[in-house]
Amino acid sequence: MKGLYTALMCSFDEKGNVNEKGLREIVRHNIDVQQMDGLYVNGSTGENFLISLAQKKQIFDIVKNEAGDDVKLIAQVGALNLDEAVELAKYATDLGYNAISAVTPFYYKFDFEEIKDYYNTILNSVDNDLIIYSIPALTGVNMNLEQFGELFENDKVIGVKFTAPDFFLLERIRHAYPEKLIFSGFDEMLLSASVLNVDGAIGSTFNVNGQRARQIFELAQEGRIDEARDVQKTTNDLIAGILDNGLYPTIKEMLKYKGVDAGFCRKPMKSLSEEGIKRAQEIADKHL
Ligand code: MN9
Repeated sequence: MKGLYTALMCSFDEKGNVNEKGLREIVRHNIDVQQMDGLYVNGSTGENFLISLAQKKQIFDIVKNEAGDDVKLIAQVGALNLDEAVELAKYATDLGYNAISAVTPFYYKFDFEEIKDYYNTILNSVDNDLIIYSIPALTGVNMNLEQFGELFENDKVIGVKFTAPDFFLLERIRHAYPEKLIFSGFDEMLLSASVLNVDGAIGSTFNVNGQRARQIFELAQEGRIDEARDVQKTTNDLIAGILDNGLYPTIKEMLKYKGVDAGFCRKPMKSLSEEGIKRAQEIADKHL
């Protein structure tokens, strides 16, 4: 399961319905053009927390049907409604997803016992491996080394998607759990994470910048740090522009500019203005 995974975008029409043709194009683009090792489906970048249970299943179906066995597939199933998380875990496992992933439960400030119970409930419902999705800036859930260790005691927990700028904790986890998979989650910090010997990365900007992400990752593995730093610099010029213009709508606009029908974002995410669209195209012209 090592390697580079796109945090897959989903194409929606103006009313917020899944645009199947567009989603298939995004899948193909990530496999054929960005040359990803895998796809991380229904994560933050897939606008997962803005869509219905039926839409989540529909997306799992379409992506598996389009990707087949071309690349590895990880299904993000985490949800505040635990019944729904379990249902999605079973659904994706039955479809043949290689692993599931679940965001730490958020909003209600659950204590660690509750978080553990959440993961055990999902794990006990399926015969599949699980990758913890840790993103403290959005969930407010900060787990420490010991807590990661407790979750890792279950052999079915094979790793973590580590989306945080805490490189002290990342190094401690790497050192303590060499057999677990660590995926870097912040594309703008990929080099720093790669130097600490992560096993791969999962990123939203890989939808448009996947090939550079691979260069950074592989150059770092070869110890060619000066070259990797140059590619991270170009990458971060791109990412700074994307973040400044609006993360997901801008990546979608760039995909459209490249001929991929990436559609619209779900409300309440806003669409780009005419000016924002022009800006997205300028950033693409300059940095892609
Ligand atoms: O999955 C992504 N996280 C979110 C990882 O979108 C919340 C990242 O790829 C970031 O979008 C990216 C820009 O900050 O690093």
